[in-house]
Amino acid sequence: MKVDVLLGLQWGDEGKGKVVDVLTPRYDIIARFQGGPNAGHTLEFEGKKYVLRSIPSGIFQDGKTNLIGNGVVLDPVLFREEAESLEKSGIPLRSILKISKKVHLIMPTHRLLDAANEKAKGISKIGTTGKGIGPTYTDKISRNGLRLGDTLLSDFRERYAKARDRHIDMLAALGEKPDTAELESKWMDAIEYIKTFDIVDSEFFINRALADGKSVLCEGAQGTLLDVDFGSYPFVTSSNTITAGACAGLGVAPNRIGDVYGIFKAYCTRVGSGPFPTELFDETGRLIRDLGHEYGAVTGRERRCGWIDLVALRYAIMIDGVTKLIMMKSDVLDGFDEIKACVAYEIDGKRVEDFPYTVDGVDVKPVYVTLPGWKTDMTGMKSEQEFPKAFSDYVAFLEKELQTPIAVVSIGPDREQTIVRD
Ligand code: 2SA
Ligand code: MG
Repeated sequence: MKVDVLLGLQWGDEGKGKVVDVLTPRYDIIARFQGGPNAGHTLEFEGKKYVLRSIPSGIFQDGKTNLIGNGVVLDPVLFREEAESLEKSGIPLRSILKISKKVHLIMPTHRLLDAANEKAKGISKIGTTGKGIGPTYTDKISRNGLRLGDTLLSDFRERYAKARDRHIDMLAALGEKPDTAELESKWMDAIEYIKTFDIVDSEFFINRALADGKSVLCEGAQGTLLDVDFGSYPFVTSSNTITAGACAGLGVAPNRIGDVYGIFKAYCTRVGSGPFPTELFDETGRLIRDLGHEYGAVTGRERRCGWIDLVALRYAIMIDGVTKLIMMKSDVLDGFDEIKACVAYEIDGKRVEDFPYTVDGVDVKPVYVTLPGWKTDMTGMKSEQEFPKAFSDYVAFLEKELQTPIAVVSIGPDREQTIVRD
């Protein structure tokens, strides 16, 4: 069996939570492979809204196994909050969730370092989610990290203290002298709580499941343009958010990758700092934010909004090997007279179609194609046959520009408002 991958093609918040929930009935296992509680996957059904941060979105469907893979960084305290609230809503989490022994642990001092690093950067700050993501991955790569499996070792407390003291020294160099005692005791309690979950050698679990004919969906977090290698560096997150990240973050070989579902919004948003060539600072940008409820699921931050950027999308599709596109939130544009799509950039008077090395501090003028709006409320539609012509034309235009089929169109937040095109 192969694993399918579902990931965001823009700067996150494409609506992955909803899509994974719609796709899960087809899979036996749903696995997260990177990121941590910087993600906020929003799912809405039966009038209730859930935000998942570290836990895969397959938990709302019966009979699925959910896996937090080795590539994820886990904050025990936030995990506990998330898990307890799900258990309260009646989700039998312990029997449907497995966690890799190899996930790296976010320590309280990682969060303090995240904040101190941002402060030290001043106006060039990244605008992180403040969850300690960067410092935790830094420790992983510099071989100083703590893994969940370490909590099972007899000298875990010493390992923890050593890592904490190292962080305290780093914080002192940044002018911070925090008192960590209270944070620490809460963190240790949460460690004991996590230990009651099924902690596994996830690479064996997943490969054996594949050998047994089980189907797997890998659920990405953030988006391709936030990838540490290919995103708008340094305004990126600290993990590989691309398809290749699923291989490293789960221990699945590249030749096991099947379909890659690339999710994008009919427009574009970004939270935090960093370049955004099609950003709108006018009434249209504000309208998109209001109609699309574009506020961060984790931090509540206002998202920056703009027109769809096909230069960036083509790049993401190439890096990820996308086989099927999924377009989200087209309903937000239902009332617009016209819709713009950026097909190229103009830099120094030259037309550029390949996503450049950097667009930060570069004067990038988006080259737009203007398409007529469909001006129809599509939120109640049940099939592609009901689409207004202008909308079908827009979909055909995008498919031609992106050279990839759009398999699914989402026309509203509910599970039901999803149209699968065949
Ligand atoms: P970090 O915290 O180190 O990963 O931040 C680095 C950059 O990555 C961006 N980032 C995100 N962008 C969009 N959505 C994210 N998740 C939450 C959500 C965000 C929220 O899904 O709603 O609630 O605000 C996410 N996570 C990281 C971040 O803005 C930095 O630019
Ligand atoms: Mg989100």
